[in-house]
Amino acid sequence: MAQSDVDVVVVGAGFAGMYLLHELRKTGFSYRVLEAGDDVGGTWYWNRYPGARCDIATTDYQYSWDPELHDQWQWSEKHAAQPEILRYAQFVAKKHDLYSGIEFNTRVDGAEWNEVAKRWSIHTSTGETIICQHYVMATGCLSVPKEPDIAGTEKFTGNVYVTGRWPHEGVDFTGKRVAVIGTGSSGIQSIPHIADQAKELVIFQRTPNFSMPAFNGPAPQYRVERLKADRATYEHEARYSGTGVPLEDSTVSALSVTQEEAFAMLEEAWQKGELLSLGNTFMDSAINRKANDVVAEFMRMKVRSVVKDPEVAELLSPYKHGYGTKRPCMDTGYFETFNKPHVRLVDLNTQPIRSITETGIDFGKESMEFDAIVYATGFDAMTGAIVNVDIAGKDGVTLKNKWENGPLTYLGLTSVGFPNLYMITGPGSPSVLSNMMVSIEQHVDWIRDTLVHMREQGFETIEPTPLAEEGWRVHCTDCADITIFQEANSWYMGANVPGKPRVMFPYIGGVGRYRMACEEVVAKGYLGFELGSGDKKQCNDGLVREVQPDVDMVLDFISTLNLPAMETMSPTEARAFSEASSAMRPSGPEVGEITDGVLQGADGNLEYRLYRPATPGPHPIAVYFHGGGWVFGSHTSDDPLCRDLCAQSNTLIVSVNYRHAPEAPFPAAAEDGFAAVKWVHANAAALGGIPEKIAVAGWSAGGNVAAVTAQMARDTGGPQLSGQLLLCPVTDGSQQHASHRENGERFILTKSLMEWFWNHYATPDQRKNPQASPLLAASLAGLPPTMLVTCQFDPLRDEGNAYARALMQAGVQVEHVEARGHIHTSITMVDMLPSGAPHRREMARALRGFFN
Ligand code: NA7
Repeated sequence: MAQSDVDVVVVGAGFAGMYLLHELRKTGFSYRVLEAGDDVGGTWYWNRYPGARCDIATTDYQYSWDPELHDQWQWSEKHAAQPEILRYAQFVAKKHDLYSGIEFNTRVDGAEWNEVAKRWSIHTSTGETIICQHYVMATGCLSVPKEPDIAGTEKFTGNVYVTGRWPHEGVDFTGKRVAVIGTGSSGIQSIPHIADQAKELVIFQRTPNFSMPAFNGPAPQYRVERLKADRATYEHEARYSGTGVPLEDSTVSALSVTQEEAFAMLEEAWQKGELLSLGNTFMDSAINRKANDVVAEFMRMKVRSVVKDPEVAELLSPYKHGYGTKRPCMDTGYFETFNKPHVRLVDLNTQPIRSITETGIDFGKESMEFDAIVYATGFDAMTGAIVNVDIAGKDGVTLKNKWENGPLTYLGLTSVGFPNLYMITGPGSPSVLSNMMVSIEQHVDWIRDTLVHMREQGFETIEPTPLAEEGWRVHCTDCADITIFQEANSWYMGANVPGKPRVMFPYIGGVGRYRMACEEVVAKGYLGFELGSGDKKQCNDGLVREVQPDVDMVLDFISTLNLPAMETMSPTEARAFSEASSAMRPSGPEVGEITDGVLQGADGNLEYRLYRPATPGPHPIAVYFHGGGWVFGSHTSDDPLCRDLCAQSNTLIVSVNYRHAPEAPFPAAAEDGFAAVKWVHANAAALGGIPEKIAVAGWSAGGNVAAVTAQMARDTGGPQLSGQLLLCPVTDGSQQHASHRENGERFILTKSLMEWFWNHYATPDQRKNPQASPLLAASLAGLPPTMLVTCQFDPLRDEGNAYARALMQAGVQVEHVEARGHIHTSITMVDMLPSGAPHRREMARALRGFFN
């Protein structure tokens, strides 16, 4: 076995490195902690620009691991300024004797993994090589200032300052002509202070930012009181919250209230002076552009109310990105600064910088001279500090090479090919989208517990599996895909650094949900990790999050309601229950016209609802059959989905209220379905449709009715159908498919509910009839082109898949979409679950395709 110098090397002595050092000592690991600066504090050591302040309130931005600190340290303000936070770090370091464990002024220049010795070699700027078993990067997310990407920066002979590397002795701008480039958080915080001193201040702005006043003062009383009353609960709430600060999740859509009401709610949030309050006012501002616009317009209104020159106010108002999609800022007097006569704003979009010169800046058609230039141009965020060190893992592959197209991590903590390497708040973890203190502590705890576990179990190495890492990448992408964050050129997306891959770097699924994923990984025996020592190996390979994130949230929400299982109800109760839940959902998109009528079924009249596109007709027609297990539902119960299909496919939808079981058991629904298609065909012209262009469509039991109807039309000389659109159809009454077992419990349609449906609809013998189980038809040849959608976590998945395969084998033209991460009901949840939208688009496209 290789000789280790130490068990663990930790790089960085910010809040992460400090806490980890404390925990390593407590758990008895040998360590070296290396820090490039000459003191603790990390971000708060480097970022000393005037006005530097934490945007998270002091009640929340502090360590929780040492309860004594809560009495021993009193914050002076709601939002602490950099010097006070640095003093806090120093206080903690002294109290816990951390200084003695940290080597300052020491950088890591390179590191490589030795696969034979199972050890890392860490090369430092002092010329030393340290051999260690575990290597932890506690290097911070915003620690490497972005290289200046402006022509001529090297020419300027005046004073140059970078906000992220501010001189320790401070800077006096009195009487100086100063340029500030950049209007992110650092620019917005420092500009009012620089303006107070400078003789002349010119701000070069590429993108205006959203900023709200911090209303600094004493810590918010309601938070202080909650903390005092029950600190443990408060901290628990923070850890399982969306952002690491306890906030009640909004249940109000910005689109469900008038602008006046919305602005009143936003004003209330604004007055709190808390960074996360505005973004938390509405449930949909991060996922819906129109909802976001409500918040954005409120913010622009605020700018107009402060800045006197309307042209300047307009330039300071963001239009190109949504609120929150670039890091929103908190300020003290930022917009007011632009009312001062010696302050000027230059819009780089109309007056780009041509070059920095020896004496100033040439921009647009102008040249100006300056005594000092301040670069507030941001950071190579999230990955800069990690890939700046040459880290070579297995086979000499460097992390930089591996991450060329975007960071690949498992849980944002580890990466395949780099055993025993850990990143604190790395890409793929909530990090910068959270209260960093909460995220740092969670990662340190996870790493500590993992090291202890490995020591106890005699494991030498830990490394994620390719399957788990790829699954996490997919999950992170799924989370980002349902938001509007990807529209913005933000540093979250790597867009601020030329050449950086454009991906969402932090995990946007929420602090609490992320924490639960990490906990689940451990609880399942380090799911997705391989642990090893010599010949001893342990690997529970698998994926930790497969359900679409928005679907998962709905499932969690439903589970908190403790609803009775529908199969415990009578059909009448189940119908009432289903109607009551339908009443609460969004209505779906506008269509040209909605009318109700009656058509002739197999045994009497049936109600129908017709959805007409807004375009001039006649239109092709889809006869639609609703879901509800043949027991409940009606011609109006799938309203949002029918509207969506109608609007997106430009097809006239006729939704039929076929007869229901148990009053009208098998084969009533099937016979009604076929009768409805014949009636629609005969009356197509009167309905405004095209008789030669008729398809059937249906979801769940309605998918069953549609599939059976298509077979009946084929077999009995019915109307020639243009296609069948089957969403999660019931195709086989045997219920013997694996998905009934695998997905039988957690996903709304349960195995027992499905049995309840069958029991009401058809006897075991009847279920063998192809008019109940279309999969059992002697032949599927000659059926119309098919679009069949199955969902990964649906008990009906496998019978749907089997039907798709059988249709293909019979020579039918089939498009089969397997909706990853979806459940039986999720694709029908229009305007509720953004992850279903792409599949509905595909369904609509297929429907259009049937008629071409
Ligand atoms: P940010 O938020 O990345 O802001 C940098 C600013 O500098 C931003 O306005 C950029 O405009 C601007 N910038 C960057 N490069 C250029 C060039 N080449 N020319 C002109 N303007 C440029 O960094 P901060 O330091 O302010 O804040 C970082 C985080 O620290 C903050 O979000 C908090 O989490 C704490 P752009 O928007 O890219 O058009």
